[in-house]
Amino acid sequence: MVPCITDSKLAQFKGMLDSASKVAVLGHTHPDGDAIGSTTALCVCLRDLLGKAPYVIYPDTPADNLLFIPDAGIPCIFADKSPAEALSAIEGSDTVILLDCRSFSRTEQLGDPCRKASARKILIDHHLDPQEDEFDLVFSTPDISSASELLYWILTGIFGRNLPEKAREAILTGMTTDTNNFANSVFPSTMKMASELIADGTDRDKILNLIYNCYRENRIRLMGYMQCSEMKILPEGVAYMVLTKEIQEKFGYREGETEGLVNVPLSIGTVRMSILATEKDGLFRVSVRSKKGTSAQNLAVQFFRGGGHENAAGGKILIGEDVPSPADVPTYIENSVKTFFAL
Ligand SMILES: [Mn+2]
Repeated sequence: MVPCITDSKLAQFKGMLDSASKVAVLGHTHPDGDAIGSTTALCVCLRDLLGKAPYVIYPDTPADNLLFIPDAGIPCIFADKSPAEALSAIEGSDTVILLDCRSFSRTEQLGDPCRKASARKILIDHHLDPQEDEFDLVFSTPDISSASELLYWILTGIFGRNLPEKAREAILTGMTTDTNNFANSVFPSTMKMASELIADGTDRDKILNLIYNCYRENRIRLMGYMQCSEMKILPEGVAYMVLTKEIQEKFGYREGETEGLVNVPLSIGTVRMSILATEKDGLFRVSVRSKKGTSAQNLAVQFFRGGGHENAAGGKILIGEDVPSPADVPTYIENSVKTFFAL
């Protein structure tokens, strides 16, 4: 059903897992629900179904509201807090598996150590333009909801539907956050997976409650403020918001608390693209979302040093390189939009 999954690739993957003794599983920087869900699910299966003792490694610490996902007893290393431990886990592994990113560059500081490692390397991903030459085995297609879903079809192709409960929960979580709770990137295979997971006893209500009903009050007030006071709409039908350090401090912002904010302006009929820039030390992280027919991917590639999916992409604006100072970011965004739509 998923074209990049063939019997021979499944057999190759299973053979690599069977012969592995030290496995490192990695997700991308600023790990989201899909990165955490897919890596956690794979590790749980490696442990419970194959008796392995894998590590999961992220370049940095995820948002608080997603920390319930790794709660499955898998040793989890955050490289921003434990850089030496992350490096030794990568260097000591014989198998490195990367999920939910198109290349090792998305693991930031861990990219080079991963490329240089003598381990066999495997990619499981759903972004555009995978860097296939970095890997010994690649499962990749953009025609799927999430890395979590792609992993589900790989795992059930190997083990059947008897996946451990924690793995099923992590997969359903990753798909739910990447599709914005079935709002985008939903394929027939996505509905089939969701149906199977629920039929097999996965508690969707519990997952929805943990993802969407456990925020802090600050988050709701910040979301309201950004929409009311900071959202600008350009004549090109593009909305943008800039979340500066000053606003972050005012609302006691924590990493991940604006999840979903960039999608909100798309609910305006005349808006075809939405951009959110969030200040971090020395740069602004940029999220781009678009309606069908407008390419978030192309804007992110051309102006924000990034990419991702056709209608959901990310990137960054570097202070000192792309703009002289944080105050120049709105102008940089407006000029990028003007140039992009004039092309
Ligand atoms: Mn994803």
